[in-house]
Amino acid sequence: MRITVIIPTYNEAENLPKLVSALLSLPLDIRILVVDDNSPDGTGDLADKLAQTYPEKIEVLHRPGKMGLRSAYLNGFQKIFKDGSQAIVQMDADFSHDPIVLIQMAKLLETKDIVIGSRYVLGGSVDDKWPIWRKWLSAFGNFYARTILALPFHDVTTGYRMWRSETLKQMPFERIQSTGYIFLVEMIYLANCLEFKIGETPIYFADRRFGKSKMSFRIQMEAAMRIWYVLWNYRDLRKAGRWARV
Ligand SMILES: Nc1nc2c(ncn2[C@@H]2O[C@H](COP(=O)(O)OP(=O)(O)O)[C@@H](O)[C@H]2O)c(=O)[nH]1
Ligand SMILES: [Mg+2]
Repeated sequence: MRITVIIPTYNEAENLPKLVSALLSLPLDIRILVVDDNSPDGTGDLADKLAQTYPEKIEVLHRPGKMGLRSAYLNGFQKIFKDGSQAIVQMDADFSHDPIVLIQMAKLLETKDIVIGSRYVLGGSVDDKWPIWRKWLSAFGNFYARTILALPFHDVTTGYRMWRSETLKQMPFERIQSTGYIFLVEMIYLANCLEFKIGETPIYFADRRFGKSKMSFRIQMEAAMRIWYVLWNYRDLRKAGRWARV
């Protein structure tokens, strides 16, 4: 099975080369698409150099400025839908998502349409070094979204996901409106409305080692409010279920 990993980057120069070598050393058939938003720290140039070193394995999509996760992923999907991969992975650049887990995720994908890397199942956890309030905030945010949206799996905010390409191609992306991190929740909610089979692999979510998080309190509050909009926006799909696949 050929797997394409999409990595959105904004100022990830310290992480990207290490992540690329970790991914390419896995016993899997992996391709990588980096979607860089003209990072001021030169991540885009670094990505180009990596693509020159591994021309068959790495591609880079350059965008003129920081335009958010939604369009980074949607542009990325469009670019690779034709590349013949059987699976597509969404993954952060900062090593919060351990590449080694892809082996288990790929195995589970044999019987599922989507596999998510989950912090909130048995065997999963968040960084040991996080203070208790941060652990609590993460767990609460997840519980809040999961309860309001009545989702049957345990980590609805995780950004680590592996999709069957044919599943991803059946998603009506034009309906997704959220631009920031809540885009990830909206996307998996949409997939659940369409009755795709979703599996969970436990992950240890380590805090980023280098660089800065782009997450802020404002973004989190915005996300909390937007959950209600997501619930409202897809009321028709909840009824239509699998018939709403494109
Ligand atoms: N291309 C692109 N990547 C982004 C943008 N915002 C965040 N990212 C990337 O998305 C991933 C997750 O962001 P991060 O700051 O680690 O979020 P956190 O883990 O929730 O703190 C990282 O790989 C970032 O570089 C954006 O606007 N454009
Ligand atoms: Mg991160």
